Amino acid sequence: MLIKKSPDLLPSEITPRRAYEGRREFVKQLGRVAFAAAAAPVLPLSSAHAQSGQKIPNLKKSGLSTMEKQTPYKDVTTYNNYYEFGTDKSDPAQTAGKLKTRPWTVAVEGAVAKPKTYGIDDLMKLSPLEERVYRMRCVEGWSMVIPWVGFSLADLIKDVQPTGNAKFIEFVTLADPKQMPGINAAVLKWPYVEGLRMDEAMNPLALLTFGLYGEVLPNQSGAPVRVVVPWKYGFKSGKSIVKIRFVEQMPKTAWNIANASEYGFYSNVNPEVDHPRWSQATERRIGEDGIFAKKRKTLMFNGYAEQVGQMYAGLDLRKNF
Ligand SMILES: Nc1nc2c(c(=O)[nH]1)N[C@H]1C(S)=C(S)[C@@H](COP(=O)(O)O)O[C@H]1N2
Ligand SMILES: [Mo]
Repeated sequence: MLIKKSPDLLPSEITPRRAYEGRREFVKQLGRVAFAAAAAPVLPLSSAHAQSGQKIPNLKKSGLSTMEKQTPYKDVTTYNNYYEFGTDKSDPAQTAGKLKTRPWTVAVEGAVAKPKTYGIDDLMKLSPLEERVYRMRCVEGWSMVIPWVGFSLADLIKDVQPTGNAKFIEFVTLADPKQMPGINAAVLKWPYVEGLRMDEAMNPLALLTFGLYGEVLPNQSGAPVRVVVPWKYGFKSGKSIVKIRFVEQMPKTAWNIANASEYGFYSNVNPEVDHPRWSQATERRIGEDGIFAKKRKTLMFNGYAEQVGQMYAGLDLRKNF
């Protein structure tokens, strides 16, 4: 049996999910993992062949992970926001397959001593990859728990040596109308740009992300590399990054340009500051819907107050939403 040939796929990763998700889901996952193993053998990621769904070997488990029940893989990869591939939640899974994620480069420039353009496979090797299970909260009022794979953004920042003028970092997503059907719609100003203050970007929780569920990122999740900022609303986590710029001024970000009164630069998860059109006090955990699912209370900084609260001491979070 194929499964027996891949003992590394077995107990450590599947058991925790089996405990929660009942036998049917377990069998489904097992089938998926077995198929993935058959279709995409574990290749050294040093080769130029890393592709969506390929297993990432030798992952460390991060101490920064939440132990909460993880959102099923199927929900994580079919309920997405990625407007470059359409605005329905199901669009990215259906249309992002065309995105070519190898070869891929990420240009790091601006206020740094060592500007550098990284090939994606070199970037992936810059620091040891970890599995980090984070709570994610979308500004629309839903949440997930996702086992990401990556390393702290701080590791990249140290590699390029920011100068004293680097006060903010800007993350720029690819904008290619040939590969991204959603770009033809003027829903946002393309390319999608997001940004962080320097100290936020240096916080160990900010993750440069290459995979999920132990595998190379599927395109709809932001392949080949995205940012994940778990204490902020999901839109701060830009996908398919091609450029990272260190700048002196607060970046003009895509959602802030689209509607500054609704989407501020900080966008920290905050149950006490409502969106102008809806409350942010509660959330619906994806995968938990159904008649018995009750809404969850949204936590300050999405539950990461202990790790990030200090960065905002003295800042009026109603004004700086
Ligand atoms: N380039 C780009 N990045 C993006 C988006 C987008 O439309 N384009 N959507 C954001 C929003 S609103 C959310 S909630 C998260 C969703 O990430 P997920 O689909 O992996 O859950 O991606 C964010 N990053
Ligand atoms: Mo979102």
